[in-house]
Amino acid sequence: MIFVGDQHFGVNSANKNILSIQLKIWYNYIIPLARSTESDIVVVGDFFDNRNVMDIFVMNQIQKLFEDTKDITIHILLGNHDIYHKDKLEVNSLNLFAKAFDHVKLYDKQCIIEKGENRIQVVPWLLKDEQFIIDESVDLVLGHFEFKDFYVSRTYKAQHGIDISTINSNVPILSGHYHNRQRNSNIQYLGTTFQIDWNDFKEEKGIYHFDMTKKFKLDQLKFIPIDTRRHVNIIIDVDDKTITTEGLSEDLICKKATKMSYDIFRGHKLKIYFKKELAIVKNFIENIEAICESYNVEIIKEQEELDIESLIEKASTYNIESTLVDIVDDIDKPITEDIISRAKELIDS
Ligand SMILES: [Mn+2]
Repeated sequence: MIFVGDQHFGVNSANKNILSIQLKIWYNYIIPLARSTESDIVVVGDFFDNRNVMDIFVMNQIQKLFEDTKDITIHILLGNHDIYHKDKLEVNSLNLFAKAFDHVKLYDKQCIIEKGENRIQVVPWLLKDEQFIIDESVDLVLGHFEFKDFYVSRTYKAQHGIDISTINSNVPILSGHYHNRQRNSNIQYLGTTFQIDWNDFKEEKGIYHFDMTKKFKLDQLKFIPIDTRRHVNIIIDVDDKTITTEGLSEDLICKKATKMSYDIFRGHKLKIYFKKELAIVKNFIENIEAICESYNVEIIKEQEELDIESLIEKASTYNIESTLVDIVDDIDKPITEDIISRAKELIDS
């Protein structure tokens, strides 16, 4: 079985570049692995992102994905993002797909399924006050749980949710809901399959495999990393004359007059920061503004879009004077190269 975390198809207002990253993960990793290992695929909730509206392009791409995977059983349990009402699961974004495709198994109620040597308890999103008791006859629980004291973001632990001490069971639990990969005793949050937002900065993402002809053991669950779009900080320090890159598989520092390959920035989501020397920077920003305009990239002169947590985290690490640009859609465009090469000229001057 291949275990896949929150997908959030249609995320970021159905951004097409993100959708194409998500589909590539299915077509290049998940589907070939399912075929070569003769595995089912299970998605542990939040298949879609939007609770209210279905984007037509996203809908058609997912229809094609299911048409292309009729030889594979795909289990999807409902997450909180898949449901329309807060107090019931019946109205959701997956009903139509489950009706249209026999190989798509939708779980909108708690139940037990069997796979190979394993009995699996499946627990879709729990409504307020809904009871959850682990059936001790199962080998594995799959769910979309809100457990207390797990990381909601990289730095913040959930203050609400189920207290795991009340569960009183050693049955392994694989869960969606929180997006960062984390494990505490018998509970493993799978994490998203790619870096959705800055909360995933520097986190390795991927999918999981277990041969279900054997009894499930959490310690033997295999993590398969997927290297795709990352969130990357580029810090331009005019005083130190360095350009530091954080968030790639390894952090890089480019010093004055050293050659740089711009290709490493392609396909990632970038934020470019400036440190110090605002007088020079101001001139530079004015230069860059003209470039950005032709690419529809917004210049963020203050850190206005950063949430407070990451702001505090950042502030403790750097004395960052300004965020220059937050490049959302730069997959193949040369804008990054433009900006970095001008920054390079600036530090080399
Ligand atoms: Mn989610």
